[in-house]
Amino acid sequence: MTTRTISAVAPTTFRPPRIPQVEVSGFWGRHVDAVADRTVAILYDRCLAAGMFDQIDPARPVPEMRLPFHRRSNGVHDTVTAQMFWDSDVAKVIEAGAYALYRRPNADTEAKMDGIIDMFARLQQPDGYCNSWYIRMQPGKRWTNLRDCHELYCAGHLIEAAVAYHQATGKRKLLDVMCRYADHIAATFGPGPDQKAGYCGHEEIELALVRLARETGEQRYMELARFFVDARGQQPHYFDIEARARGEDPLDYVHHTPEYTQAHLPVRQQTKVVGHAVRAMYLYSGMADIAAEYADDSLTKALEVLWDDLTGKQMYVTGGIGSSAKNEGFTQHYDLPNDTAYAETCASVGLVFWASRMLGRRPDRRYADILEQALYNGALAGLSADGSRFFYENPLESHGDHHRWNWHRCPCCPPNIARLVASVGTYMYGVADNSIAVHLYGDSVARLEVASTPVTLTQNTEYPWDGAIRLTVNLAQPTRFTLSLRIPAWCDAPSVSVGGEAIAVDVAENLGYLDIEREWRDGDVVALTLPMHLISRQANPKVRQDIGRIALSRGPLIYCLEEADNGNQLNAITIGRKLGETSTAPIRDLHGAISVSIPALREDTSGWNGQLYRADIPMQRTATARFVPYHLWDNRGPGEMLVWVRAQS
Ligand code: FUB
Ligand code: ZN
Repeated sequence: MTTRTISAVAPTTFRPPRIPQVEVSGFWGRHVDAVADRTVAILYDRCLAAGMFDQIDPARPVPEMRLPFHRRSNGVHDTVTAQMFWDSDVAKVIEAGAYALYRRPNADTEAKMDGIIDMFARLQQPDGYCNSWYIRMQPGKRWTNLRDCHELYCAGHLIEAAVAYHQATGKRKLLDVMCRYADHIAATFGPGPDQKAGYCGHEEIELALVRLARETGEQRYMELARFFVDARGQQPHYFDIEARARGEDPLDYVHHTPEYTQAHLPVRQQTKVVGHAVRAMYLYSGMADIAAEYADDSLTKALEVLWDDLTGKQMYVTGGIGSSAKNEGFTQHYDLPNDTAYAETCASVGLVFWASRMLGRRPDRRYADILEQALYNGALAGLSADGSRFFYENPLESHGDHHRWNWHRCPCCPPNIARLVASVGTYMYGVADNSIAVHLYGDSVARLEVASTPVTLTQNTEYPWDGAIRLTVNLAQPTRFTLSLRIPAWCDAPSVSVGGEAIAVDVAENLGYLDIEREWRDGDVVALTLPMHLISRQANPKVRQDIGRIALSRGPLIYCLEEADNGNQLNAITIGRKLGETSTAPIRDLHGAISVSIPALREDTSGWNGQLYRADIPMQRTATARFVPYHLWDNRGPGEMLVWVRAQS
């Protein structure tokens, strides 16, 4: 049997497996169990307590407003309240619930999800329209303010929920409701003379329609997704037209600029990542899907420019994005403050979505490395280790006053991180006609189909704590296909063997993936070793906030100092640019998570006698700095936290 590595780029579409095809254990298994056993029930209860079901269920009296409208500075009521997108929050709960049900059957969860789905089925209008805000709270105003009011955004989340619930349970009720709604949307929006040439101010519908098209095989949903992508930012500007139709001045806009919604230019002309971070990520995700489905090079080219802009100039080392609370989004290049970082959990979740979809055209570690970085750090930090509490903002420095919430009155993040974690298996692979790409490593079993043959891929590994990965291939008859293994850029000495025979790992010419094309036989074993050691990273000096500071990573994980291990005043700690002797130890009560300790110095912070400034240099004493994975901070009690630590000069 011959084994050869190839460097050709596959001219085909790589699609993610359906969620039920990949069963995770180990690191991700524990997180998925937390979501299945705990988070979903919490999300349901919080939606109930917030009054969301009272709004959705037409069998109940129309409720009072529960959340206020935003107010403009001149005191006039604006059109926006978080309540108008409650459908989306509930939809994400259904989606997380669907993945939880796939993890393990749970009659209580299924009955609750079925109950919500029944509400939406009852809510649906004879023409297919289905939005609780406009049917019950603001009747008669549907499709009058796409810019601000999240109508298509809510539809998108409900569509995603419908696809997930169908995959998990085989039940079609919500899928049928949403197909009827999507048909109504398709009749309403489009290039025709009697149609609206609009698109949503909060992107989401685009990627959702792609999922619906893939699930149902109905190409018309794909076409509608493409329409929404192509219509965005075209002149005459739809948001201006509809503002005038409402009797408003388009310039009287609370967010001031169409950049906020990435509608300032047609999407192929956009070169800088701007505006609201979650919206941007969802738009680019939809664009990447369309680029892959239609092999649209013009879209791919635009996305590559935007990708470089984001990851080269606007992304935190945690994969957090959107540094400003003011617009929940982007500011200027290299503006990455640490303690005031907004870095919304949903934005990192969205970055995972986008990165994974950039892999639709071909495996490329430029995207998969960032997928991993955002997933393990900026996104996962949003959920406590036990699955019960949530971060909305994810700063890289805390003075001890930032803690996970039980709930948020704009609760977009909790169900978003829950659905991402519970569906993590789908991000691990990309499957094309004759290739399987392994994007992420983690203990798991994947049941895939390649070259028209069912193939089971089992990963045995302690990843991300250890870089030894054993991949076993099981299949009924010998089959030729390519297994593409991502070799992360953080790993400087990877090694691979197949059946005990070493393979040269030279991936420079192949976008960071090692392609192993051979006739695979049942029981073949690939042993991949990605040695992990502590790496010290510095930021581009244009990031003024990180000058003279170092961040540490080990494998895919970014590490941080916490007060629980190091006392307070973490900025008194300095570490060498050469890290010195490193020791690792498990963190108590955190399921085999590994802490890393290195020699450090600590400044004497006493003797200031109330002065603000002084001339003499503080004394330093030797110390040990203990770092823990960033995603786990604030799990052991409140306290200070610091990612970018002062470097010794
Ligand atoms: O507007 C819907 C969601 O609420 C956004 O994605 C989040 O940023 C939050 O504002
Ligand atoms: Zn959010």
